[in-house]
Amino acid sequence: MNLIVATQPYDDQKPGTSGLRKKVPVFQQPNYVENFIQSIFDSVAGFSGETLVIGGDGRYFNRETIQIAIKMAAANGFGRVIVGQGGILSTPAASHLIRKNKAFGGIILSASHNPGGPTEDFGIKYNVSNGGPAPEKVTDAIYARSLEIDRYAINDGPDIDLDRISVQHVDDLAVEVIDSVDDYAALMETLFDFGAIRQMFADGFRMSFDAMHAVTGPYALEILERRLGAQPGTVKDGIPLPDFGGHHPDPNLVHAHELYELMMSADAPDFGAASDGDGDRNLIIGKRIFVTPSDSLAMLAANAHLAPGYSGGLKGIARSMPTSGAADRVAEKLDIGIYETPTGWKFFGNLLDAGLVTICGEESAGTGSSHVREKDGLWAVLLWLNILAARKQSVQEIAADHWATYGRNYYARHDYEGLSVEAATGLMDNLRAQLPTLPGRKLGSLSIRTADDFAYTDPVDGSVSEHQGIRILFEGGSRIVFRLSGTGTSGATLRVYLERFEPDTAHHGMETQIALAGLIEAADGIAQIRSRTGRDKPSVVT
Ligand code: G16
Repeated sequence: MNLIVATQPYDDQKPGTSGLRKKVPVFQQPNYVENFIQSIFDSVAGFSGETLVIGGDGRYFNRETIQIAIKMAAANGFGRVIVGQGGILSTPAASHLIRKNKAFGGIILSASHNPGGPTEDFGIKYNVSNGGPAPEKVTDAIYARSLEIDRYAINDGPDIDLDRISVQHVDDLAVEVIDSVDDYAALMETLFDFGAIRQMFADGFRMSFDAMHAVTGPYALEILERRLGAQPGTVKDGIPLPDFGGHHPDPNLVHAHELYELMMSADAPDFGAASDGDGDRNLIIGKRIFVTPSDSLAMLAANAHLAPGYSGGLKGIARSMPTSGAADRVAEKLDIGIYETPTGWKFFGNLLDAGLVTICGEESAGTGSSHVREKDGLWAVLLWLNILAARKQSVQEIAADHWATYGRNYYARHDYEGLSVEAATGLMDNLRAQLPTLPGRKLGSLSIRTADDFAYTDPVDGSVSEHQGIRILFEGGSRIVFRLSGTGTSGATLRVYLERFEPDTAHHGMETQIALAGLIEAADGIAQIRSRTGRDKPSVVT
């Protein structure tokens, strides 16, 4: 039976860079989940009898929230729910299912790379019918609704058995529990030359994939080990756990350091990769070479035509503003469009839908293409494998060749986590106030050419997003960007993005932090990071 339940609004349900992310105890407050889901349904119209995709990354509170979402979908009039077995769907797999089934939308439960567990992070994200994250006008409407919500609709039927592949019912709602991996794996087979990759593994190519006890485990086991014939044991920590085994499922050099150490060791396999909590991020490490996400985007774009799904060439490339300009040089050479968007995959949706771009990427370990409307960790790994199989070269050789052709964009991101909100916003306000006086200023050997507070006008719908990060551009192509993270759940995180362009091959072998030393000093000089935050070094360098 459908019930209407009275409720009170919460004032903190504003979606961030990627949905609503909070600590689990916040979500466990009475009606907190129900309020947010009803706010989603109240902000979108026309879904009576339509399909909703629901799934998550398996973190703590995933199953409970899925049961609530299904019962609310029933009471709000959806006709069909598709849910992954065990409540498991990677973010890109959910995006694919929305598109393939022409669903009205999807609810994805994840806090991505943030840790999981009873006192850790949880998140709810709404995706629209193109399979991508809801655009800002929708998330703004959801937040506005959450501030005045006074009732929600829910069915009081029993829980769905999420572990049995089957069709079950909640009154008139059909709930299809499907295999979490099948549709996604089939999509990957249409894009990549599985035969060539299989042959490469058969010829002795060795790989290590760290699934971080997160959602990509089952996907990677099926695709890499079963379909492509990678050696058993290629996939590490392949069972999703509610607390990710106590680790941060964040595929960077800090949280995937075992993989990094393996790849730098004498007995390193040919290729190393990792993905995050919900399967949309990727980390790429060759034998004794870490490929930055910005470089990976550029190298994938330059070589994508070697994979069957992209043999016709790319329409264009999009990157988030803090991502390095390496991809711009590839776009220039290919004579295709390059788009610079604010941080957040949602900004790529319009460009992909309009057919302006084929490949997108972000410095935050996200790369993807028009095959879905989310970034896609395993997709990036498979495209790399396809390129390695086609070029029959190592990652190191491909990178050296790329830098020789396009020049090298040395790049690093310095994160200052857990700052007080006052210190972080004070630092940003101070930077903003300095903007008019920065051009022409000299910092050591660096000279500031321009500085601005990045604003973006979407070329498709004309929507404007302001205050997306402070950009300081130097003569010669170096750059520093400052912005505050929109995905944290406690305090504030300052991100400082450092980039130096080096055209001369003779200088391509430098240690990144050394290559960037002048910029690191300049960043502190301009933003007074040490004195304003009390920190003498970043918490994470990626
Ligand atoms: C989310 C967004 C990404 C964004 C990233 C970093 O990633 O989907 O588009 O680049 O956050 O955001 P911030 O710098 O604001 O923390 P994910 O993987 O967390 O969903």
